[in-house]
Amino acid sequence: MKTVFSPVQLAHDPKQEISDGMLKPAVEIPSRATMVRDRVIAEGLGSILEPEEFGRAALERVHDAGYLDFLESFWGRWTDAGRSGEAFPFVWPVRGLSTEPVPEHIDGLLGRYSFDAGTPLGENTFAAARASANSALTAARLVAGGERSAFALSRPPGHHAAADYYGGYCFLNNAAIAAQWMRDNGAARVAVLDVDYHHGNGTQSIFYDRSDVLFLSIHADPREEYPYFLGHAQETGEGDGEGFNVNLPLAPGADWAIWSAALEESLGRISAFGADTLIVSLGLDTYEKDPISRFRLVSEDFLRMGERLAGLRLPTTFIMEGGYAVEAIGVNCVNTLAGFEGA
Ligand code: OKP
Ligand code: ZN
Repeated sequence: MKTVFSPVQLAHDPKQEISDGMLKPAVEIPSRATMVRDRVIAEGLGSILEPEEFGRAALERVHDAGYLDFLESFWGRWTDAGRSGEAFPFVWPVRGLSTEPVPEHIDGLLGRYSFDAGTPLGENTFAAARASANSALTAARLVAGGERSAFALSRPPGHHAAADYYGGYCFLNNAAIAAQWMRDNGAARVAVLDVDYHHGNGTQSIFYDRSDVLFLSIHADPREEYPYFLGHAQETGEGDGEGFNVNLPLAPGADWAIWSAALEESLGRISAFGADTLIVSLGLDTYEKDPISRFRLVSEDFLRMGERLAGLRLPTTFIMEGGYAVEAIGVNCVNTLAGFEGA
């Protein structure tokens, strides 16, 4: 299986994040990617390619133009305002407040285009996020071109980013961008399976009213876990999308026996849907030692996960999401991919 990765993705190098009422060391850091890259090489998974440049058009298929302008112009506006270092929003247009007109002040823009204060935004964030999306698009193109599977070592991750807001360490929704590209390039039905510990609220929101992209997510129950405000079982889609959104929330503490039952349910739903191609939002934070998560998968479980996914016999694009146990992320990620290839 080929891996797609650009060193530009390492340029987003946040130092701190707001967590537990404090500034704490950031957890979504470049070493997550280099650990995975090193394990891909050590295990001989396959070659590592640089992404192709897809340009803004592929991003605009999913993201709002004003949002992309904001991300692109952010650093200039931030420094023009006399600021330096990493930005955090602190005011949001919640219930009863207005999103129109779009604010001119940088603090208004930060709130308009985000949903949490836990996501550091810095000088090189957009360049890294664009490279991460290009890695996802390049992997999708490999699969559309006939490869059985490909792996986008996407970082920063994407699944919390919606059409016009960032959050949860995510800026561009890599999986949604890849899924839309698949739709635009021959796939009639695309399934996106999100196995990250956290609900993929961004991906859900992007495809919620559509029947051409089935979104499924196995995650910690949002009543108890981030992102708290989406990911409940009763969210099944709306309009044309009714029945094409599947949330399988699990109580914190779930081990492989519990987690894999949700996986089997997902696999059945994907088969019944008749997907032409599968995109896996591959979070590795279901691991027992993940520092911010509370599921209990062990490293061998990721091999089983890959094997079970291969059983669908679908062309499969893996796109990395979360996973913060840096010392184990390479092993767990490549176990999933090797399990898929060996099945
Ligand atoms: C991103 B991904 C804990 C703060 C948690 C947000 C978690 C984002 C997860 N004190 N902050 O889905 O792995
Ligand atoms: Zn996560």
